[in-house]
Amino acid sequence: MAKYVLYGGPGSGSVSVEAALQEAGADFDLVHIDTNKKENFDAKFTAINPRQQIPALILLDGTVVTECAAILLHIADAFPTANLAPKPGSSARALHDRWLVFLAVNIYEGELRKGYSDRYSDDIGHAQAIAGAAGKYVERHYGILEQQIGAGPYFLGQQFSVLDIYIWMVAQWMDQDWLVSNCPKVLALANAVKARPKINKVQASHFGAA
Ligand SMILES: N[C@@H](CCC(=O)N[C@@H](CS)C(=O)NCC(=O)O)C(=O)O
Repeated sequence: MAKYVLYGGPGSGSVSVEAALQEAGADFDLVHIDTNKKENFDAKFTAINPRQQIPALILLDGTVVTECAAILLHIADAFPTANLAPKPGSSARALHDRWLVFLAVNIYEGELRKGYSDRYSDDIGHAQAIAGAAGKYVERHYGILEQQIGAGPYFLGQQFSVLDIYIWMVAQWMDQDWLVSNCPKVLALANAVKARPKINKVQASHFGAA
């Protein structure tokens, strides 16, 4: 029987996809691409994702999907009974997608500028300044996110969604002390996601025990 194939690596963006596949009850194989060994630049993986980044998810019919946010939305739509996002076309879904994309283009992107700051200028001497500015940029966007979170436990109240999975993932990459002091709602939401049994296992295998 056909299975999904997830190309990913420990602690990377593929963590959100793994968590969503687990929540959906999907059958999948995990292929480890070691970015430290630059396996993402190999010809074989480049043929899958010319952007040379993980994650990439191969659907049951062989379609390749990249970009965490797009993959998560696909999983939510492909497994409607798992109830991982509001109904397509609803206002709740529009809100959900708004903040998912906000996270992808601001917080995840800012984390990349922190982590790969040498790639953002031809002058290696700029790297430290780029990382510093990116750190402030990420903090600013966490501040905006914090203001959007209500009583919880999830972003949409009682309804758990792939947006919560995304928030949990990026929160693992953030300085935990900074989150404690500045974003208690983000932290509480991430902890609520972490406490879900299926995600707790993913948490433990990528980031260590919660
Ligand atoms: N926009 C992409 C970003 C993916 C990304 O940057 N992945 C990182 C790991 S978290 C990666 O593959 N890094 C290896 C590299 O860029 O060399 C997404 O949302 O999926």
